[in-house]
Amino acid sequence: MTTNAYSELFRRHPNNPILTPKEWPYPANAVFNAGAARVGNETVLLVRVEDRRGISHLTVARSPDGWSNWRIDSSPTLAPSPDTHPEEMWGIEDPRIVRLPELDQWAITYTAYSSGGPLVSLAVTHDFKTFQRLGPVMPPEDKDAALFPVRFQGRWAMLHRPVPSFSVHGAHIWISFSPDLKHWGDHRILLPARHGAWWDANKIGLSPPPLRTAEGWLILYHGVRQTASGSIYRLGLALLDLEDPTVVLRRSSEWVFGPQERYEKEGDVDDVVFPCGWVLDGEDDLLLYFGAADKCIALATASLKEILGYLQACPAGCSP
Ligand code: BMA
Repeated sequence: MTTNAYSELFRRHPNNPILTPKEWPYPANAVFNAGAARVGNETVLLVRVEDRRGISHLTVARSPDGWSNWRIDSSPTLAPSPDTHPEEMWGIEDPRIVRLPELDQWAITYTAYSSGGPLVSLAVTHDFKTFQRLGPVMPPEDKDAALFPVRFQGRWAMLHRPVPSFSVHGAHIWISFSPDLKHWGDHRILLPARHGAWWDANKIGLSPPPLRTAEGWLILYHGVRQTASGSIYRLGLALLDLEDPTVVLRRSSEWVFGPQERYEKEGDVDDVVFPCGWVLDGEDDLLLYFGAADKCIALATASLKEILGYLQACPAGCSP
């Protein structure tokens, strides 16, 4: 398969970017990195909004078709609460939304920016209007976390990306388990960053939450390539065993999506595509919502069948 064929797995929406600070009902520097969910007949985006202090909060935007006619809450839906949650001192960022049928609630993992560094916090909601914070679940530095929607042998599972203090060790995607969503353990590396010249060398992180498919848990992750002119954030695929998500079945060698359009290449942080949410519409239409250049939100669509077909041709296991 050629590089062109790969990039066609995800097709950009003609109306991109679909949400920018200009459309926002109140002043915002950037609207990006949104979690996504289909709630009833609407697509709900939980958007990271960065204000002109540099502090982020989360605001809900709703659309009937997932790309137009957005109704945006007129003020922050979930604002940092440093008085009750000191770990939110410098804001809350990059939410990932997962429906937990057992609790009949949505779980939101997000980055809380504490004075000790970014960490993973968890909240739940019934309606995207009121939220119950369950507090920090991983200490700094840790980001890019999402739950699986079901338990495995009685335990919840979470993917996340701790960053060790010595970067020589690399920043990998880890999996951890919990009996109660509060106490987490049995930590292990699931998907390691590659090394050397690879597009996903040294630092990777989960993008949207794992998606259950007939062939396994579909994973889309970002790889951060350091270059002389800054970092490039691109996306790759992996597939985990349905029964045992510690087993990596497949991993793409090449990236499948990367900055290309102007709104992805130029913004507050250039050369970034950063999805935090996707929605499966019916059985095959996948809608991927991504932050572009840390400034706005764009949409790409894909066929789930095509993605799974592509993955079946990828190397088995998790290493190059
Ligand atoms: C990551 C996160 C994202 C951001 C990206 C590019 O570390 O902080 O929120 O989009 O960097 O700046």
